[in-house]
Amino acid sequence: MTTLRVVLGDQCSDGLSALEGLDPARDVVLMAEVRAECTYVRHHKQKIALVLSAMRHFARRLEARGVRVRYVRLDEPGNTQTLRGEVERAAAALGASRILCTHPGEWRVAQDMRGWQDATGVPVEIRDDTRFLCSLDRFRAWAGERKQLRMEFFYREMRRATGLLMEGPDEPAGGQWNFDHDNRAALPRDIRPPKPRRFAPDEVTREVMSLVAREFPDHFGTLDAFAWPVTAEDAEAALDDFIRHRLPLFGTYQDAMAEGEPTLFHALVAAALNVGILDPRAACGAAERAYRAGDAPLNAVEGFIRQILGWREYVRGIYWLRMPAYRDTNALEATRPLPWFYWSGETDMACLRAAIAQTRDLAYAHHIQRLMVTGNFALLAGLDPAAVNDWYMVVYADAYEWVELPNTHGMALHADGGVMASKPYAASGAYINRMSDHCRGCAFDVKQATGARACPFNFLYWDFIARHADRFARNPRMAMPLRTLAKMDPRKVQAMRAQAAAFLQALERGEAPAPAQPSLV
Ligand code: FAD
Ligand code: DLZ
Repeated sequence: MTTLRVVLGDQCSDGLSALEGLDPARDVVLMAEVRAECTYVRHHKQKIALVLSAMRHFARRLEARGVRVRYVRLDEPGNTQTLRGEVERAAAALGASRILCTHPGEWRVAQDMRGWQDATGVPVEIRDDTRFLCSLDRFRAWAGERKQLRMEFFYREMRRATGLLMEGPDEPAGGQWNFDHDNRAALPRDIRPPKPRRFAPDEVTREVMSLVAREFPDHFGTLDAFAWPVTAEDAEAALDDFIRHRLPLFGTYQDAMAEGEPTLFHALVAAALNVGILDPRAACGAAERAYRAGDAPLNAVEGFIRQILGWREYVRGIYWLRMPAYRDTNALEATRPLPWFYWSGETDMACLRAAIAQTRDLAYAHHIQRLMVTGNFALLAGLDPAAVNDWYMVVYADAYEWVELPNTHGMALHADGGVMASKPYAASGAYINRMSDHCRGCAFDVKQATGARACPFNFLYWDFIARHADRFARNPRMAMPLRTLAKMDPRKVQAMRAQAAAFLQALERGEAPAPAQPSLV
């Protein structure tokens, strides 16, 4: 009586619910590299290499503990190249009497998994994914009949429930739940963030990298700079490196951007968390210990824990609460195709060029680049949410729909009409100038709102506010920009809107954002 325990590529975790109660004498773990999962979006080459390498290492880890693993390699003869095909093949070959899985991270896989019982004729049990701190039932109960699902209130409940950064049942450490107002500084010129630890590819990863280069040559991105942790030990070392060297200033410079500084004080742990080799509880616990030991200030530690205990859990809850209708919403009726420069990085807009170039080379950009540069441009330019979502799913090593979709569709594009965020994260060039040094070396002039060298974020921002003025009039949080717009000289508004229209038409013709006349600066 063999139980087949299925472990997906982003489930490389010792404590996975599908492995609970495993009997090495009778059970077999199935792990399958399949083309369907590598191509349902054309993932960045580094993401595929990361997932396949993590899978191969995790299989070895299980085998070292005496677990029988049926591991199917991508280039193995007979591979059906789909998860369902491999489950069917394994169930038949092993005469499985039961199939055990952990709830997957994406809607489309959950739908498929529900059909595995009929496909194999073997009972399938799908267990909760207990690696998350908030179960889906608990999130549903929290959401209940609430009209507004604000992250901040969810986060406070999670602090109380876990006791993280608490002094008593209802007393947050430092007397405040949230220190975000301390976390908005730009990077001073004399501060150089410490470089994050890199993990040189070992033999397993190098083999996988060759496979990816051979099998997926046309996928976005380069493999050369691959330095991701691929085992639990590497991931722990990556976390430790962050806690020691970058956590103390993480909060202060969380929203900063800087030319030539792709990672600043960020943790670079999302890829490891999402593939399963790093436990979110361990990440939060390590940060809290640094605070209690006096090694990191509260604004940094609270900021980091909020991202994981708050945002990460919250977006997952929203995803499962609202799917599948969620991804089809398009509240701002945005329909413009994704411009080619999102792939090529060929634009004279320095902030976009930097974010896209590092995305291609590292499969990484930090939150503010994703939200306030590529996301903000997509929002202001009215890019089609489906195309933008696809782009974000493709380009990052940490991208999985449960986390990518609410962040992109909801937070960056406001396509959900305000489920995630009470107002759009829209900003003009002034914000980017305040938070970065990109504007200094840009071909556009951030101080100008019209004219050949005007920063496109400026005229696009005001065109966006004017375009949606009727809708935003119903939102008290949009009162300020609407008031400012109303006070502007109508001729200036008209000029900005005309320039925005010409710019967007040029974008649709495939022209990359460049100043109307060659600049000599
Ligand atoms: P840090 O800035 O060091 O933060 C620490 C951790 O907090 C992250 O590793 C992550 O696990 C968590 N976290 C922080 N912000 C968020 C958030 N908004 N939602 C969920 N978790 C968060 N994150 C992903 O993991 N996968 C995605 O596909 C993804 N797509 C995004 C798309 C857009 C448009 C935006 C605005 C954000 C997206 N994020 C995504 C959230 C965030 O940008 C990344 O988690 C973060 O940049 C990863 O880098 P880091 O590990 O250095 O994070
Ligand atoms: C992302 C990914 C990739 C690239 N490849 C595989 C694979 O070959 N086999 C596998 O089991 N999982 C893979 N994954 C992760 C899945 O896409 C992921 O489990 C689903 O998207 C659900 O989150």
